[in-house]
Amino acid sequence: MCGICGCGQEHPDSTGKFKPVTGHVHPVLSTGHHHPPLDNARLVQVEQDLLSKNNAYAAQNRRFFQDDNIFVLNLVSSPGAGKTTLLVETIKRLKSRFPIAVIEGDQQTEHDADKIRATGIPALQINTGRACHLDAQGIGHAVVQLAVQPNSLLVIENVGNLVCPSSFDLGEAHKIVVLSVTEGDDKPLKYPDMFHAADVMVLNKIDLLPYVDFDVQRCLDFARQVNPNLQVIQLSATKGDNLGEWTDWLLANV
Ligand SMILES: Nc1nc2c(ncn2[C@@H]2O[C@H](COP(=O)(O)OP(=O)(O)O)[C@@H](O)[C@H]2O)c(=O)[nH]1
Ligand SMILES: [Mg+2]
Repeated sequence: MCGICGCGQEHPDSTGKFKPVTGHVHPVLSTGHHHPPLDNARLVQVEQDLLSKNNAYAAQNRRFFQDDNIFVLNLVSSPGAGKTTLLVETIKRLKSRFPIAVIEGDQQTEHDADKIRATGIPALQINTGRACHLDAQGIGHAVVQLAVQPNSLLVIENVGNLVCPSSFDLGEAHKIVVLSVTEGDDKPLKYPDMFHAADVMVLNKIDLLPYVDFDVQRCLDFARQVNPNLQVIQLSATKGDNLGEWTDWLLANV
């Protein structure tokens, strides 16, 4: 059912097949059936309805996570910042301490879920098609499908971009924004909503600092301008530099 214009149809994906909509697709982006034009007031109303519906599902997820003592992180970043690499290295170091499960969000492919499963822990891939973020209802279904255990860590890797995932609460305990030094030190100012929504910023790929024009202090100043309470952990997921600070944070919070 299309939640945007109430036309009663599901949105087809790019191949023309109808897929279960795990995120949402705005009418301007959809193909296959014709939406009436939306005026601005109606568009605002529709977006408010979508967000409040998502918030209701997120609250339901959060209650479930609290009841079962499941600690949930929502990893957000631009594509390629190193979310999956960080996750794989984290799992290797912590999987003997408590059960871990992962939900992967990407527009297409099972690549990231395959990388997580190779570490020996359960992972479920959600393909969002044209949608640019995961939503709370999809997470609720995935948690049931994965049979996430009580007293465990659940990590959600969101679809890679610094815009859409900031508005959609999934019921997580914390959003963790991963920024890599190859992306430029001004990103916290350019995408303030994301850095405002996060509790921790992982500054990744510090092994590349000698080769890129990235001013760490400038980046931290911008990030704290947007979110004075943001905790920052600088590390290299591939080289392992300072990964201990990240796993210590997890162990202290889980
Ligand atoms: N040099 C360097 N490369 C990294 C680091 N972390 C990730 N990468 C590389 O960055 C690329 C994207 O990583 P990936 O984990 O897939 O990013 P994701 O899209 O955010 O999940 C891969 O080629 C990784 O090997 C790091 O700390 N240092
Ligand atoms: Mg990834």
